Amino acid sequence: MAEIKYNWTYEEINTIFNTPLLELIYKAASVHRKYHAANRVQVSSLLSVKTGGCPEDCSYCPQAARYHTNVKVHKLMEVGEVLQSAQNAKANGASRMCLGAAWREVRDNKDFDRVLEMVKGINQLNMEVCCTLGMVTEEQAKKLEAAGLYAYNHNVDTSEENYSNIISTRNYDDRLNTIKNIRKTKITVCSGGIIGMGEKAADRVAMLQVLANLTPHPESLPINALVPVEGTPLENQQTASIWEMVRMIATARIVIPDTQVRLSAGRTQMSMEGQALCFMAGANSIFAGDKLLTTPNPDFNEDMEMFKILGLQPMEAFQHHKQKEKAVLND
Ligand code: SAM
Ligand code: DTB
Ligand code: SF4
Repeated sequence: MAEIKYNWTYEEINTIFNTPLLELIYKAASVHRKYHAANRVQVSSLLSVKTGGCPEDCSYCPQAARYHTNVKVHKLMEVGEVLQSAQNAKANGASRMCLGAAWREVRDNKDFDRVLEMVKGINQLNMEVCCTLGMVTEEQAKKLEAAGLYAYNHNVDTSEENYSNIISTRNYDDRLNTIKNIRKTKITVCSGGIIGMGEKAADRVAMLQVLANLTPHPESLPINALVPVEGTPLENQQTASIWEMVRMIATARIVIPDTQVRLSAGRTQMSMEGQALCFMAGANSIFAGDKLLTTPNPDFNEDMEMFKILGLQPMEAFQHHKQKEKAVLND
């Protein structure tokens, strides 16, 4: 059950996904303990370095220019401001800093050069630095690598079949191609998706199958619960229940045992008990800080209180890889 493999069939994952919930949590918790220190949770900080005005039509996203949301467009931030923000996040216990830009793709211009400076600066703070900037070419990925980028986030978001219902301005292969370009470097891959967009259970299973058959596996796998934002096509969408979230996290943990599963967007809607079940089911990372990119996130002090109650400790930077090496040595 806890083996690492890259040839998962839809049926295999579907069987795991449909396991009675408590049994599923138990299995996922067992896998989690085999590959990770279960009391360690990575605290990442998110910063929107370029906000809104995006040409894409992702129906969940408040930053798409074509939807009328309350998001204020902001041009690319200055390097100094970003480094200050990273320093503050580090002082609050964050070991990873994730920079997001509302771009369709990276262009070879002054703005990209500035992002490279941000990456260099954060790397010097001894934090894991992650970027999510849209599509990248192999050459751009190499520049990010040279600047010291640790991870690149590029979500597949949903199943290939459902993709065109959510986004029409790019296709699934565009997404997979960027992941391939990142894989041509030493940068680690962060890729996951969103639940609660009106997709079927079959789409969730199919999405996990795509991620579980990427070779190598993504080192990090965010599971977001849709945050419905006024003005977007999904504004009235019924949000995913905590049970759906737990089932998704547990299945992800079992099919990709050694990844960091990130309990990402949607935590403001979840109780502490609900989040505890997510950690039990194998989630080992959160975004902390009162804002995600543009939407609210739980209060930082409340999260630290939750860690205290649940006996969780923030993970240090670059630990995940060290732990993985140790697990291999102990085998
Ligand atoms: N523009 C880049 C891209 O699309 O890859 C980077 C930024 S984009 C905001 C990063 C990810 O945030 C998306 O792939 C999506 O999974 C997630 N996201 C965006 N809006 C969301 C929402 N309302 N609820 C949950 N997740 C969301
Ligand atoms: C991911 O999967 N979730 C984060 C991070 N990667 C970049 C972003 C969540 C964004 C939620 C909507 C917003 O705040 O704008
Ligand atoms: Fe643009 Fe990314 Fe939002 Fe899509 S998810 S509209 S690409 S910022």
